Amino acid sequence: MERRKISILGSTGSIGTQALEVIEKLQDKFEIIALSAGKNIELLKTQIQKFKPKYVCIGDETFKEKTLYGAKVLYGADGLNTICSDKENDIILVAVSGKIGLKPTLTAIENGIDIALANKETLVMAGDIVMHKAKEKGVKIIPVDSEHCAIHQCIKNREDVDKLIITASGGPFLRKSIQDMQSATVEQALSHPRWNMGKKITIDSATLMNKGLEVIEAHHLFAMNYENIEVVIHPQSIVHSAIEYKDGSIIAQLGIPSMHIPIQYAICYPQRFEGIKSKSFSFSDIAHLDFEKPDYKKFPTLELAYNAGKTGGSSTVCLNAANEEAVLAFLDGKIKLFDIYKITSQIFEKHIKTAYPSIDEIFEIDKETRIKTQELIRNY
Ligand code: MN3
Repeated sequence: MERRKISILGSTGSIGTQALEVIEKLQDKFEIIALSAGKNIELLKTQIQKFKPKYVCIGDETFKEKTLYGAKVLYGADGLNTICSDKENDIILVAVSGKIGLKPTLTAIENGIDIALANKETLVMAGDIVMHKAKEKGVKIIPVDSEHCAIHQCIKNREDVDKLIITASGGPFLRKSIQDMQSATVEQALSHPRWNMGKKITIDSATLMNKGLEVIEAHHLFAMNYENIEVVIHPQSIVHSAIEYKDGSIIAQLGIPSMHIPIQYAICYPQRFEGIKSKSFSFSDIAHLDFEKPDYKKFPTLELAYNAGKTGGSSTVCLNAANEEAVLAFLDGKIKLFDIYKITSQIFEKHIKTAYPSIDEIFEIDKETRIKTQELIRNY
């Protein structure tokens, strides 16, 4: 069987390194075309020696080598674009974080290359454009995030599905009072009970903004109305998400939490391999699985995300940018945890929506929102 040709954008990050662990296990199934890294050149060097990509892309443009261990070196956004224009790729794993993921993803779609998507901003900022283009080009967008991957695994016929049920662990403040949350330190907010992730997404998990962004992504990925997407708190993180069919049947995907599994599913789809096999989950070993409604008073960002999604157009661009700036300010010790919501909602309320923003307009709105948010934070 011919090996699947893959490139990884963001190969030195958390998703990227785990993807390479999967690929190492499935060596006879994959061939790496290109890797990209931001600043972690040392790790990239090890990856080049091990996986022998044709070329690599480096974010740090002060680094001036033309080749690294036989791999051609490309730089910055242009480099990512070159990778995504290479039709030799069967699939590209987009695992960079932030808005830098958006343009290369569109380039890959334009070139008919399937996408394993681990970048939130792509759909939150430009879900309408991205999904429309993917449909037009017959490109598959296979989600890597555990919740969307679960839904993807459950859906047979989209037309028969009435509702999506997205689970949330609830983060470190689930059993804490609003007062405790208000005085939470950066350290407390960073101690996620189930998943080990980057700082920004961990804070988003503590406020449930992460779940809100996932609702927006699910809306785009599965063409589902916001009214039919429900968030359920499930502290054990065993049920990764579920769908309800029109006859009331619910199908859920379960497993021990591990990011290797959704990454492996996405890059191997539609095939399945043993690869990095998950630890088996035993129904008889676990005493109970708990589910509850999210507390919108404690986690108002979740409702804010629903509002932004329902408002549509540029609203989710504004939400994403304001939230990210506020999270960075919290991590810098400039504001309190609850201020993230206060600041984001203030900025969001003043936003004048553009109904069908172009990609350039999206980047412009993102930039303007960040400037306004930083101003607000300075005067806080
Ligand atoms: Mn998730």
